[in-house]
Amino acid sequence: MPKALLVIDLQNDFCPGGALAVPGGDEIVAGVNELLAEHDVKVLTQDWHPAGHGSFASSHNGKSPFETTEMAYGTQVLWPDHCVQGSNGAAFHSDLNSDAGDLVIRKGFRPEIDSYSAFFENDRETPTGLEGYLRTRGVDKLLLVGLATDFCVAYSAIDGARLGFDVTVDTKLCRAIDLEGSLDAMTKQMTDAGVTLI
Ligand code: VGL
Ligand code: ZN
Repeated sequence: MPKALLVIDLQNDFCPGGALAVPGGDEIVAGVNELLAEHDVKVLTQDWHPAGHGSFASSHNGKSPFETTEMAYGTQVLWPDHCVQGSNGAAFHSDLNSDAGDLVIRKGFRPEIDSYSAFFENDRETPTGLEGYLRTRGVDKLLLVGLATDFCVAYSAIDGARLGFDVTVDTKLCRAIDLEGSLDAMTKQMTDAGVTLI
């Protein structure tokens, strides 16, 4: 059965100079391009928020980025405005061979709900459609790379494992935000979910 490569959110706003820059985010691009050349099934995710999105601190009176708020679906970290639909920040890193992707999954487009995972929005039940795509292409194994290790990569990996895929995260081709111990916490959650970290 084919293995799919999932490239998570390798976008300008998550790279140095971007609105929500992940340290070293751009360092993984060359290695990700090599993996794109080696896989049969290649999916890219793209964080894709409307202006005024509910995950933006600027949408909440008196809140600053990296504080939290309670949303209908639970606690949400508030972010600087990032990956606004159609903006340069939302575009893939210009050196990423995004043309090699078979499918681009956009996520986080509903104003009232964030979506870290490639499979489900942050209520953990609204699907993105990716599961059906992968299953109908006969995929049972996933290799995940991208940004950020402790948010969108981890949520995608855990959901993938929960859905029964055999999931590996290549940590050399990921970089983390690491907010208040989030990298350690999410690493443990991935391991507990049965995700293989290499
Ligand atoms: C992400 C925070 C907000 C990510 C996306 O790609 O990890 N993190 N939106
Ligand atoms: Zn986002």
